[in-house]
Amino acid sequence: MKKYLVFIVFLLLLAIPINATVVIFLPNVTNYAKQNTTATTDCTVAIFNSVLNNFTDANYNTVNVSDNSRYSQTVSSTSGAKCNFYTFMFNASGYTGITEVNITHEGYYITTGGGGDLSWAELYWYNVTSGAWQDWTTTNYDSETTITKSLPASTNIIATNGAIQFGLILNAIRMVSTTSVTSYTDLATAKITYGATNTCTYSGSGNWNIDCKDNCDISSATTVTGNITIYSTGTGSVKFSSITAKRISMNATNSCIVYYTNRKVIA
Ligand SMILES: [Ca+2]
Ligand SMILES: [Ca+2]
Repeated sequence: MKKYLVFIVFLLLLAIPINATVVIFLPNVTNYAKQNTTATTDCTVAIFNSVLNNFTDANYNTVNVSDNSRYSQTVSSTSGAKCNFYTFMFNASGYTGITEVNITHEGYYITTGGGGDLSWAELYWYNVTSGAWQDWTTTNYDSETTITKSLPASTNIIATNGAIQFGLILNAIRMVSTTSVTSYTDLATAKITYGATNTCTYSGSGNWNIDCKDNCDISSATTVTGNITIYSTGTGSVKFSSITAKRISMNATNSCIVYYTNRKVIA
């Protein structure tokens, strides 16, 4: 009887796919959100180097759940341009085999006064390798939208201590009258995908980021509901026998060869 049991357990282990795990980080006292309290005339990314204050508990409560209760910050200009900002820093330390990072901002901005058309609230993310804040996108004007950016782990958004950062700059430009910009954040998150032994297994939904150095030979017919991005932390190749996806693109900095036998594109 024991022999049969061992055999059955062995079959079950073979059947379990080695899938990656996903975890979502929210702003709180383990992760961080910070705010600058004094507006300046510096409207470049150098503003992010200012001395910051941690969010209060009440502020965290507004940005860690999507409930239309929002953190807001306002900057006003009575002469020229005035800027201010706030940031979110998530702690992904202790997770190995991170293959993808998704950062999300749910919010919007509004303006009042004569320079409203020139004023803005812009999102940036921090590239730890270049040590520079990268332009992400402008938040939506006057109506809330959820903006997500998906980055392969190879794009240097994760610091060696696990920190993942993004932030907003508010820029008020006075024209004919005093101008104000208010930025609202309902929810800010960072999501990581980690723990896969390689990137050769599709999760079953959404985008699929494949590291060329894994030398994936994807012999079974696979339908991807999103895009495939092939990146490279080392040289290698990717072989598809029958692949269906919205888009297949290369973001490889090392030599990478891609083979297709049968490729279909879906809308
Ligand atoms: Ca909302
Ligand atoms: Ca909220």
